[in-house]
Amino acid sequence: LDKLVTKRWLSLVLMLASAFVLVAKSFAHAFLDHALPAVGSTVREAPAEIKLWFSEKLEPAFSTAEVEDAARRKIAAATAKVDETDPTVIRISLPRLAPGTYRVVWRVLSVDTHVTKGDFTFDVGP
Ligand SMILES: [Cu+2]
Repeated sequence: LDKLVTKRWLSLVLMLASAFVLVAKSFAHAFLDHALPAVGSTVREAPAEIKLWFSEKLEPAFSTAEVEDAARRKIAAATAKVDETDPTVIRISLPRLAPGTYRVVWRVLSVDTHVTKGDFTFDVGP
């Protein structure tokens, strides 16, 4: 009898454990994995575009990014778009950037319907 009870407990524990794994998986929101120019980096030449790689697929209609200069003024001509062939990527096409510090502010909706946001800076060298 003891053996049977132990077995039942074990299967219950295993069931709970796998349930927790499932829950943890469904909370895998889209976070910035890496970017180009890299987060916190200094580039010698003004980039023509910024690329953001996320950990999950994004909903294009509700995922966007903006670029601000050092005075926190929005660079209006910088336009962000989720990549058509890779929905984990946002591309921001840029006008010619003068040397200085720029902040990229992103807000995305992943396909699991969770919104995440964040920002980082990079520098364009003189
Ligand atoms: Cu999520």
